[in-house]
Amino acid sequence: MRLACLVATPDIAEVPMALLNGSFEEKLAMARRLGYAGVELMVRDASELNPSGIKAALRRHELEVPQIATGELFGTDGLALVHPDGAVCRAAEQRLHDIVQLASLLGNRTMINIGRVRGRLDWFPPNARATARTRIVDAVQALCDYAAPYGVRITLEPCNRYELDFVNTTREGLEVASQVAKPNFGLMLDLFHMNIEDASIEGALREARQILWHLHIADSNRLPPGLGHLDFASIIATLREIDYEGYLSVEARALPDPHTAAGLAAEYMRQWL
Ligand code: LER
Ligand code: MN
Repeated sequence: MRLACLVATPDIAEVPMALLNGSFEEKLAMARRLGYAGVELMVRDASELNPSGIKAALRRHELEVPQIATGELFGTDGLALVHPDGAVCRAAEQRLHDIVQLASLLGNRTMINIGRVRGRLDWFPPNARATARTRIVDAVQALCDYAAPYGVRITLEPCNRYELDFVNTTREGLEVASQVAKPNFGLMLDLFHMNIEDASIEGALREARQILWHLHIADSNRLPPGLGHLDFASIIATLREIDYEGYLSVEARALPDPHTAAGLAAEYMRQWL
């Protein structure tokens, strides 16, 4: 298990969960200095980025990119894979294709998450929601097919009910994964969402073990680990028990500030890594 934290690329303005301060290069230098092995890049529009510059900076600071987070396609630009306006879905697909190409360039293991970018069912009238629900399976299958030749994997992230209205629990995530049934499709979990939706965090980690590829970590209040009441000793013991070999990626509120939050998380997690 290795530690990463979420870092925004230059196409993203200030967002609540982006850690570290300064230019992109300065953020990478600081991540490395704090002991992070990787950075999870928050990307909004890959066409605005300089992929070879990003790759070179990552190499300079010896950082991996386990995953690209896509939440800002929705958070900033309102794009979603499930949306009543087909043009919005197509724009989301195009952005995700661009991100697949970026991911393939950055490393041989970089994944792409489908969290908030999947959209909401309550944007549709009640009698259209069942059909909308099947749309996510079709959209993710198509994205997996696009990503496969690039060697890129896609992960679905269950998110709590206050943010999204479908695929809230780990079990629902597993259900959708079995419907998608693509070899480059797996699950990523987020302790903050699990703490709200799953009966047991440890139980859900065990249930997901076969396809658990990535994990977002934060404490119960979404502050950096160590500042809430989650039982990290028990969570880490469970991850060891299920032979989890992926990243623990800090997605926490950037408080008291984006730099201090990254430092606090690294310092607290060091005891287990
Ligand atoms: C949002 O709460 C979140 O956890 C993201 O990783 C999903 O887009
Ligand atoms: Mn998350």
